[in-house]
Amino acid sequence: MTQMIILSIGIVLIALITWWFFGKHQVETEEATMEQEKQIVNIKVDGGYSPEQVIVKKGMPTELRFTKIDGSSCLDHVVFPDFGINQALPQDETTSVTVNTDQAGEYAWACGMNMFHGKLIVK
Ligand SMILES: [Cu+2]
Repeated sequence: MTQMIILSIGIVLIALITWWFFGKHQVETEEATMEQEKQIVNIKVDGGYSPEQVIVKKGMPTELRFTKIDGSSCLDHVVFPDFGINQALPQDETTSVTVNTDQAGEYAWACGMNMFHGKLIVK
């Protein structure tokens, strides 16, 4: 009986490990919503970025609204190297970052220490 239990636990563990390494981990992706001729995306900053991938339309004014909930100083800046943006994100506040979407492409953003990442896709 005990052997059966140990065996089952082993099988469950192997299944979990397999899923962890080989399973599809989807990136949370969100499209912008329209608001008065503007594209708006709300991004929660809490232990990373949620969503961490954002899709917007080319050539339309775009505002990314970062709301910082995370208490760590790690995420208190958001950096868009391609746009030369380094924006401070005050704690428990929503900060708007306006980005240029004239050119289609993929633009990465990161925290001030380049530890957490997100991606803006313009198409
Ligand atoms: Cu950081």
